[in-house]
Amino acid sequence: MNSKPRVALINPGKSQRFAVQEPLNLGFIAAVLEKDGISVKVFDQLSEENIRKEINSYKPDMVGITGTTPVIHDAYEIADFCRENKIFTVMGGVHPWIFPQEALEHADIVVRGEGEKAMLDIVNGRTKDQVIDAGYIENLDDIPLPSRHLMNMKRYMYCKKYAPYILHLPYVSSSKRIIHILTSRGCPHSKCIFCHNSFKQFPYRANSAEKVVEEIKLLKKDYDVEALYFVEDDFWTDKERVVKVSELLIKEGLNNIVWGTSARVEQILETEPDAFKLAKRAGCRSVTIGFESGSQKILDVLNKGYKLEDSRKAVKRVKEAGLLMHGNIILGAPGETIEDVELSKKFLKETSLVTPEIYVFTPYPGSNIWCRLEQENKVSKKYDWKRFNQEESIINLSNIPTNVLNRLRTQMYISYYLNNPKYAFALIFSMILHPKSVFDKIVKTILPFFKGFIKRRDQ
Ligand code: B12
Ligand code: SF4
Repeated sequence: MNSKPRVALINPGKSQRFAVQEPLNLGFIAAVLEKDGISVKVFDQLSEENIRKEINSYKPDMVGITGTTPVIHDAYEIADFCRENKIFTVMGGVHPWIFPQEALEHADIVVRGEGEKAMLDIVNGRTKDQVIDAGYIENLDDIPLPSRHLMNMKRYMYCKKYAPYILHLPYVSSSKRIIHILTSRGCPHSKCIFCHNSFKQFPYRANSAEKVVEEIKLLKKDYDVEALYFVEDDFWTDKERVVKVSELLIKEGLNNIVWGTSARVEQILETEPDAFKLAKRAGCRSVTIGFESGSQKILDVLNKGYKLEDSRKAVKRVKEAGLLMHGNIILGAPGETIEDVELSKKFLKETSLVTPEIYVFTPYPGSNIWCRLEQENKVSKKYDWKRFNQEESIINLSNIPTNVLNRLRTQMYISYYLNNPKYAFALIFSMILHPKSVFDKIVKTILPFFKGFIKRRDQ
């Protein structure tokens, strides 16, 4: 390998069931490498790039592949192909982080933790370790903005065209250019038993308000962005920063860009009404909260750390501020009963969120619940990882049979939309506008899912 290798960073995952969004984690790593004068390209299977073809034509000396659990099989397939072609292969991301030895069967080096500086060290030959514990970046302002110019931005900006069933962007129509942005990392709570933060345990860190607005300014200049979504776990943790970002957006005349955020219940309750008003003036249009359940018993099991009444108050706050409310619900938590599911259904009916997303409880490797199950010898390491997709129950810890759980999820969506016909019409309308995307989803994700489901039932 020469002194400055050509590097390809790869986002695996063929299924658009997972939405179409720029791989910002690779964007950050690419930016750090580019700053050091290294040639980098980013390839993304999620945006339907043919990775083998791209690799054959770019001929990198080194690849860096990211991997979450449900797409790790795609990541390993790409890694094997790269190694067959004598390309030095590095892997990172949440799944290799937890299973470095499994990943080392496919890669030369595994990075655990935030990989920007570690990847730079590997590329520059400063480390020979097979497993690198990279830790976390203390000051996010120290790293450059993600290299979006290496990505197929047209694809991501019109993500609602490719995936009209994306529900957490109710404030964006499919003709608008939307860009995702990540300006903080970590969560001060870090205790929910299913969450990646329960194993990372990294402190909450955020870019300064100035850096956030610098990035948005650039996105306006380079892509004429019309809408943003802050993908971080909780945009509202640092209230002073929310206020400052909002003030700067207004001052810079960038408040014609609309944006959505994620939040935790506690943070919404601690935010002053004036801060919401200001954020709305600055373009904020929606808040997404992981409510998870309408049953206090389940909130306690999940270790959410607040009362059900707080969830209701948070919805009220968001709505009073004139913002759209999107929320996530989890079905099938440990010990969950049909009565608990009924309470979640009731919660959805009472609160009437604009759009709910209903997931099936999935104990991801590394999470607090996974570690508990591991200690009790209740999990193996030989799962079909692609089934860890939050849509089917792979390890059912609830008191509800799996087929009933799946049925309840569908029924919950149907009953929600029957109660909220205007949201149902909006969804159907956006799907009618993009029939090809809907057809693709059925062929690529729903049919294989049902085929797999029927096969497993037959076994
Ligand atoms: C944005 C996002 C998405 C986007 C984009 C994902 C993508 N792959 O590009 C979309 C909407 C597509 C998505 C989909 C899904 N997601 Co998601 N997503 C996130 C989210 C909110 C932010 C990701 C991010 O950018 N983080 C910030 C960066 C800095 O952290 P990072 O991703 O860990 O990357 C750092 C290190 O891991 C390391 N690293 C990562 N890759 C590599 C590669 C190399 C070579 C090196 C050296 C280092 C390295 O360095 C990076 C930079 O510091 C995270 C939660 C979170 N806050 O992290 C969940 C998260 C990654 N998602 C998760 C899940 C479960 C899903 C879905 C299954 C949900 C679903 N049912 O649809 C799908 C899976 C699809 C997929 N392709 O992975 C889980 C993964 C759990 C697991 N063990 O796999 C997470 C952790 C949230 C959670 N539930 O706990 N997701
Ligand atoms: S689910 Fe949300 S509140 Fe809970 S640890 Fe994860 S990011 Fe924090």
